[in-house]
Amino acid sequence: MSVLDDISEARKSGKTQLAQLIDPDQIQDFDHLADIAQRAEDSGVNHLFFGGSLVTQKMEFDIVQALKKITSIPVTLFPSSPSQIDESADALLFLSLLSGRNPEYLIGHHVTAAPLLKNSSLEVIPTGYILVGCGEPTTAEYVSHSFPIPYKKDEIAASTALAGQLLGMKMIYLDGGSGAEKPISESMIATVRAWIDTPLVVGGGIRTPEDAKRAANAGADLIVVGNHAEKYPNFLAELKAQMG
Ligand code: 1GP
Repeated sequence: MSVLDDISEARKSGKTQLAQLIDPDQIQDFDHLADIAQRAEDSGVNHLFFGGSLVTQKMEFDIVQALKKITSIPVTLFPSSPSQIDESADALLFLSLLSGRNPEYLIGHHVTAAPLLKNSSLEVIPTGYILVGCGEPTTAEYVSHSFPIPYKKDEIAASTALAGQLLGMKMIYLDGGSGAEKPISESMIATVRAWIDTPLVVGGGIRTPEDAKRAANAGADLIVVGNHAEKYPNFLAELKAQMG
């Protein structure tokens, strides 16, 4: 089953799925990666997202290829530039940064990436990516030269998400950015949920099982956790257990 179908099917049956974001810069070596993958399997993580806004270190092995060997959890690329396209993954979020007005992240990188994707076996998922200001500016915001949607402006977020859906995007990703000070508000998630029909991904600043439950109850179909899972290896198991 494709990654998008898997998320859509879960949505239809009223389930909220869990994705772990693996930042290439946080991987120390193969054993560390294997440990992350094993814990993700044990915790019942549904999807692995792979990517980072700023990749500063070069690993001596292909992390995605290694992941495909050691886990059966689907691996979806969450790239910030075409250089992060990796054929070994299952899918790629073809992200348009809808909350910003930087043409490079709305269409520029996409043109550069298109020839690389033309003959690729990667499942390409057109995704409307919406950054929300959740405290201090995040790396994603700084690197993309884009201004996030203000925290309390639920209807701007919903209008942006609906515009993405009307443009043909198959999924909407509401993101506070990696390491966000606080998660996106329930009211914003619920408003966006009410305005769109596509699967809704929510991430950024999720640090407690309650944060995840609030996002799920407000209408998130897939919750993404990065930093907190890296810092506290048992966090995802705890979160999954509490989410049911
Ligand atoms: C960032 O939504 C992801 O794009 C995950 O954020 O690292 O804050 O969990 P955190």
